[in-house]
Amino acid sequence: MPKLTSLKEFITENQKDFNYSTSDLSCLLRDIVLAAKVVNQDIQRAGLLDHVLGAQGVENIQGEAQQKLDVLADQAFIKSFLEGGVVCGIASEENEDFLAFDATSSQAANYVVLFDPLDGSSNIDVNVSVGTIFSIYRRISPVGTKATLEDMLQAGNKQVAAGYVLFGSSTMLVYTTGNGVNGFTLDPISGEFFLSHANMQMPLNGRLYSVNEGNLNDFDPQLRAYLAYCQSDVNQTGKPYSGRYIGSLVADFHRNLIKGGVYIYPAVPSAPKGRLRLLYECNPLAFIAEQAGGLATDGNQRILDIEPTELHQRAALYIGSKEMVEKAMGLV
Ligand code: AHM
Ligand code: MG
Repeated sequence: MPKLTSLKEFITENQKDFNYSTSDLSCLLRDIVLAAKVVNQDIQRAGLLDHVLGAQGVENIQGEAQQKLDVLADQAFIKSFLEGGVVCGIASEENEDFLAFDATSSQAANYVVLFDPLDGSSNIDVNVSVGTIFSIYRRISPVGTKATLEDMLQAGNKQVAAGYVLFGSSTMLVYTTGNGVNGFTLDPISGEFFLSHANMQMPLNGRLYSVNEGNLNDFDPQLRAYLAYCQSDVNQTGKPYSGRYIGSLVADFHRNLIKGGVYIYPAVPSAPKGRLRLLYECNPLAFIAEQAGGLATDGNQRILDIEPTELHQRAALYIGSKEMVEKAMGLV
């Protein structure tokens, strides 16, 4: 068996490629990996632990029923970033406001992290893949002070790194620092992540489409026409595409990244600005999609160029294989 490259070795070997200090990147990824392992353990034993499975009994800021694992994952990541000392503040899908860390060491840190602690959490109770999505920015506020809202509200094109941890049939970390996308698989025996998917490239075209078709009657004519094209035999494959919708964005995205496909969640009356969160879901996945040769738009403009005005801002999302996104937008 060839020698595997661990995540740590990969970072060290590729340090010249990073647009910021390798030790900061190592520490940040160490914090993410630490929390991900805690969450992974909870997910693996979810059905056996009373404090893990089921609803928390309250709604989050999005007005959605919080799952116990949403809260556990949120706490695990916050604790890890707080103790790690390279992050000055965070914003999370599960918390109304951002958190500016008080410790002097945190205030001396350069980065903020925005994250969805457990995407697809409505799937937890039925043992379907879920994931953590994260987005990393250099702070705007002066080093040595507390993080500000301005640090959090940066356009996606300012991200210095982004990624996700997918808790699927295996646990994977996929991330980019703006120089391609690489995927690492957790070896449960050694507890280490190893490079398993080097330089990931999203196929330019594919034959998978991912959309909640229950909302079909609410889609605009252009999108309905695109879906009819997907379901017809006049598309480039000469036969209908396959519909694949897990309902965990991170898992739908990961599959489309590898196989080629498009994920679409447009604005609908029940979610007039779109359902997905710009800062915690759309931006990080858009960064990865573009780095892998794919495309991400809100149906009109590039996701990464949207200037956010609020933490929990929603956006419509068309993401995936470049030619499929262009076709869905009516550009070709
Ligand atoms: P969540 O972060 O609360 O889990 O919400 C986001 C999820 C996405 O993972 C998924 O693609 C979408 O919401 C599913 O929405 P719907 O059930 O409306 O299809
Ligand atoms: Mg989510």
